[in-house]
Amino acid sequence: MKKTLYFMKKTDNSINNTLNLTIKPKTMKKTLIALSALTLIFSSCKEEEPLTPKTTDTSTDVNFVFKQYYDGYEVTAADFGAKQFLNAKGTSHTISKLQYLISDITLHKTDGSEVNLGGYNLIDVSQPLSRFYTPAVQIPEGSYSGVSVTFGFDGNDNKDGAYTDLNAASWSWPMMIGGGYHFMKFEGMFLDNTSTMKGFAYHNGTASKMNPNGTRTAEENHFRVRLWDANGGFQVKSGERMTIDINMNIAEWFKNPILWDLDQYHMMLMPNYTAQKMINQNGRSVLSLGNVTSPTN
Ligand SMILES: [Cu+2]
Repeated sequence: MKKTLYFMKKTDNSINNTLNLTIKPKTMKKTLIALSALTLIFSSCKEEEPLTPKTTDTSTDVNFVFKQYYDGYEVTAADFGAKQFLNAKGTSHTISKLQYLISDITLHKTDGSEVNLGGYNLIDVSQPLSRFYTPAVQIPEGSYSGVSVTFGFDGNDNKDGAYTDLNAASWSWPMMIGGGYHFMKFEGMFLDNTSTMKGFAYHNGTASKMNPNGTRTAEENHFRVRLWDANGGFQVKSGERMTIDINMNIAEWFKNPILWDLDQYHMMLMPNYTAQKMINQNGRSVLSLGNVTSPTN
């Protein structure tokens, strides 16, 4: 998966270098062992030279766990359609569906370098296993300050029909309103201002505007967030399987900076440019870095 993000562009080369070095060590180790054996057999006078720099010699697996909260309360599928939540505006609502897409996860080292793990994960709270994600890339040892992620897909990745698993998950975003894929489906019922229960479908994806001539202009609507470790950073050590929690506070979708009014915005939000931009604004405070666990953290 290519990354195109504006603020990451400058460091693309360094990321690729880091990745290349981290993918290789397993093969390099074997080569090293073979070479050392040969060295021992055939030459006893040559000075030993390290073939790999020490810092890239080791790497480890990282697992992400996506957790969902409503302020302090952890939301699970068991709450769907059952538990009443009260949003910032004071509207009572239930949740029946929560699915969202995260892509291009990047780990930030304290020395300023970055390790891009690429890929994407569609989280569906009704399918608990989808909350676990292990990128294909191993991460090098070192000291890290946090993580950044893209909510949804950036322009490069948001290609119509490009991902079979997402196609199968009915995750496409209609061509008429910009195409690509959904970034989120968040649904439930709410008690409207006439005390009637109504459905809401808070869906997010490409924003599109109706032009005076009836055509529509689409606008990228993903956002990238930097999530800092609350404890000032964490250490990655070789062979120690890491777990990093990425938490979503669902309540934030209705709260900050725009106080969301479900009476006004509850249905037909997908073609609604204003609603899509509002969701984009409110989304920026929704994710945070939770527990980072490993045998040493
Ligand atoms: Cu939708």
